[in-house]
Amino acid sequence: MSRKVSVRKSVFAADEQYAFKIREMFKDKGILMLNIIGSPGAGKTTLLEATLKSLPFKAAVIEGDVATSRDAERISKTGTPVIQINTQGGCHLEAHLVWKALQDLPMEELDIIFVENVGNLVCPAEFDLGEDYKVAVCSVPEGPDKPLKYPHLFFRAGVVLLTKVDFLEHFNFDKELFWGDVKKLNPHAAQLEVASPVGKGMDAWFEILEKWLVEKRR
Ligand SMILES: Nc1nc2c(ncn2[C@@H]2O[C@H](COP(=O)(O)OP(=O)(O)O)[C@@H](O)[C@H]2O)c(=O)[nH]1
Ligand SMILES: [Mg+2]
Ligand SMILES: [Zn+2]
Repeated sequence: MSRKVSVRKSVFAADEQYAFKIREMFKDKGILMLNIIGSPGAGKTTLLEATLKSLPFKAAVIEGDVATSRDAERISKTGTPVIQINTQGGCHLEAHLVWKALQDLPMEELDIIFVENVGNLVCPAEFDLGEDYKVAVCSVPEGPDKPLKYPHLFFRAGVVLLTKVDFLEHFNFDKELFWGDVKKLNPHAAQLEVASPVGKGMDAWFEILEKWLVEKRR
């Protein structure tokens, strides 16, 4: 039993080294890296598609999924460099996988790297990928109670995006409850409401990206 625990610890420690290496490399290069986390279907890839279509910065994407290259194919249609990681059953990305994927990106030309984590509200929040910020994505149809039920992600997020706000009236969604709970968990996280397919909330999202990029390069 004690042996099992120590093996797990050393695996964690090895992965932390990769997160450290990624953070150091991007500090030098002035590249902003974001770790996008939310349930399957929350709207992460749709947000990225809409973002990449009008983003005034050079971006690349790393897609994490258990299987298939479907999200990478969607991103590729925007003309953005993208690498797909398949975790073969793993329910979150780890830094060593991201490190390997980064070797295939044209890093000298980039301003921002978006990493779409495996769809999951739980463990992706626990694994440092070397990112500057975690982006929590939660959609209206999931219901307003998710922040308190899955607090770790919201606790650590630099921004919380409520997606699919074009559905608000159909889902009897209590926005005050949702944002009140987010604020209790994390008073510093920026709060955004978006419906990315129709462009709602995208200007505020771009302002945050620009602010973070300027801060990173200061
Ligand atoms: N109406 C509406 N549909 C959305 C929105 N965002 C995503 N969707 C839809 O939700 C589904 C799942 O989105 P996707 O981006 O693949 O979710 P992911 O699994 O988090 O990457 C797709 O059918 C999208 O078209 C939104 O803001 N409004
Ligand atoms: Mg996706
Ligand atoms: Zn996991």
